[in-house]
Amino acid sequence: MEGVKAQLRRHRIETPSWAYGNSGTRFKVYAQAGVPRTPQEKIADAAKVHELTGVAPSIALHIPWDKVDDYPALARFASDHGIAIGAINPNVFQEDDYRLGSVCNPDPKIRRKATDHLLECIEVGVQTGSTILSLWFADGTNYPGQDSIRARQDRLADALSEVYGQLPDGMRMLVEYKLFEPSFYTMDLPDWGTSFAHCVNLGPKAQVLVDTGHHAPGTNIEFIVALLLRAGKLGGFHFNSRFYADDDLMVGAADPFQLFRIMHEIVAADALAPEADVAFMLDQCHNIEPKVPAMIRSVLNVQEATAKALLVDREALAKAQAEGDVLGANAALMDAYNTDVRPLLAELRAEDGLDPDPIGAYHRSGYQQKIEAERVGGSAMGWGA
Ligand code: LRH
Ligand code: MN
Ligand code: MN
Repeated sequence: MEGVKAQLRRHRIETPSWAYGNSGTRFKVYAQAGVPRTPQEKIADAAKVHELTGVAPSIALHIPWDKVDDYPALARFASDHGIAIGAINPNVFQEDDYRLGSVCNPDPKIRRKATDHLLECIEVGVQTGSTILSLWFADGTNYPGQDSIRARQDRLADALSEVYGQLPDGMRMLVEYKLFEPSFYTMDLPDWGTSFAHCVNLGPKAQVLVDTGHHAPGTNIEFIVALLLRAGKLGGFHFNSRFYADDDLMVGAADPFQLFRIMHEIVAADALAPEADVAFMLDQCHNIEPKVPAMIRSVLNVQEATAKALLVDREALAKAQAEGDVLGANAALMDAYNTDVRPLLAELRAEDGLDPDPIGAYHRSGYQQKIEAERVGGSAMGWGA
């Protein structure tokens, strides 16, 4: 148990700045009282999540949603609040220029503009002390024949290699894929295989980012995770839940068993600790639920799945597998999954001087009342801006 606790103490989960702002679907963005108006206020919310959970010490930024004049000052603001700046996410999808794509656009001027933004985000990373440039491209086509699939891959490879060449020491590049949306016929990075092929060509500082909401229904995500880990190419996750498409619901809400299976592969490959360089990031939108408690809930969901994965009796599992004991092997996993780990996590928090019940502690803290009183006119930062 002490070993399990030690591993849980070292686990790090990053929350995304955009999840603290107002969000919605393309039908309606719902305004909530107390939402942040500035990147600093998002950092304050992320810091609250870390203060109560103890395992969320960084916040991912999305540029220009979190654009500021003075990035070193923003990083200092974060560290004064007890957290660090995590992954920098460039945004090359929210301008009219990008209608036909960004780095894959047929127009070289637009490709230049998009690549320049990616390079600018490397600089943001340098100034904020970030070690991750996290790339997602909305690029693709809607109609057969609209553009050359192969030429677009060439353009993508060119842009990625230019950016890769500018990565400073200690910074890596994560390449995220998504099956569909906003493009419906082809996405230029639709799946892990395409991301993987680009990352292999680029070199060791390029790795694949798995967003759990970006697959076809029924995809075995833990298989992808195992395969990428084996190749040293799993850069990190964007955790969220989906029932249908890219729903961006709270991680572990739709399918906690899938989350456990993913974390089991992580633990089995010894990839949980920060030195393994797998970034456990959330990418969610809390459209109808209050945002800070939803983020706490999400962090706890990841923590619970991780604790269960750590409880798998690896010796019994290996023995059953070696003996071809199908039911025994499956039972080793299910015994761990069916364990209620909440008392263990409550004990861990108490030992570390945290409230055993982070959500209750949030409601008792008065923080929600404070931000609702102070932050009048909170805006949609990010989705639906
Ligand atoms: C795209 C995506 C990507 C973006 C984020 C806001 O669907 O998952 O990671 O940066 O949403
Ligand atoms: Mn994502
Ligand atoms: Mn997404």
